[in-house]
Amino acid sequence: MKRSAMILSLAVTLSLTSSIAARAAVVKAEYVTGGTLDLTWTPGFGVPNTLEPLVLSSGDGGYSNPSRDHTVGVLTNAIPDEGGISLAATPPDGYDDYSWSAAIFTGAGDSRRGLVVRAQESNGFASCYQFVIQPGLLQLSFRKLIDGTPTTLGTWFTTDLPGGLPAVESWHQMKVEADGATFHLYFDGNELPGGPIVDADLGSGWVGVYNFRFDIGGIPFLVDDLVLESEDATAVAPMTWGGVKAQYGTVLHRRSGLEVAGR
Ligand SMILES: [Ca+2]
Repeated sequence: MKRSAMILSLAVTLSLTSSIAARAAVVKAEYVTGGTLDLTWTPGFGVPNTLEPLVLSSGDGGYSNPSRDHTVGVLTNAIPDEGGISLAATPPDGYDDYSWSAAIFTGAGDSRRGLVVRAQESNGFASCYQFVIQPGLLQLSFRKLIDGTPTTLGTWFTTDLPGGLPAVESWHQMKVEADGATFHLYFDGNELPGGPIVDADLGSGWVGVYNFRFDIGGIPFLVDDLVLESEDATAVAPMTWGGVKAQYGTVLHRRSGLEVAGR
């Protein structure tokens, strides 16, 4: 490599390192690695249904998951006598402001399904925010539940999305960014218009997944690649310029020498 190219390469490396440090860091993630759950999940709403690992075979709905590892989580809703609901949550490891994203499978489009954030462990997660796709796949909703009583904070028609109405048996990405009292919502990487939603009732809480159908139980909701990120996570060990210099001290020294030699 020519000397000038080497200097440029080192500069690019240092620049990339500092910009990565300024972005959100992954706090925890569930990939269902090797067909077993990576995280601990706690069921909500007083029913035992929780996230279970599932290894898909070719021919199974959802087999072509985004990461193509064919290992996913499944949350099956309870029978109607038990409320037709299921919710599984995992603690946010001390972070109140975070983004929570997942690959979600539409399946038959026959249940209300999606993500929950700021879910309260104290009442079995009956208080939480939910970002869900409704049965029929025509609507996305952002809802607040307080002790199980819902308030709809935002509604969007999926026909207005860049990708249009989601197909049954298709994978999509949903993401909620919770920052203080503001919530930014994304579907397949596109922020939903009219945001952010502002609501100050639940300032902290767990993250999870949700599946509900009032009159039919046993509906599977497949999810994968659930990722919790927080910008605050970088604050624990901030990558200062001093830290960069310490980490790349040798490289900087060499670069400095090259610059001097090049003059
Ligand atoms: Ca997986």
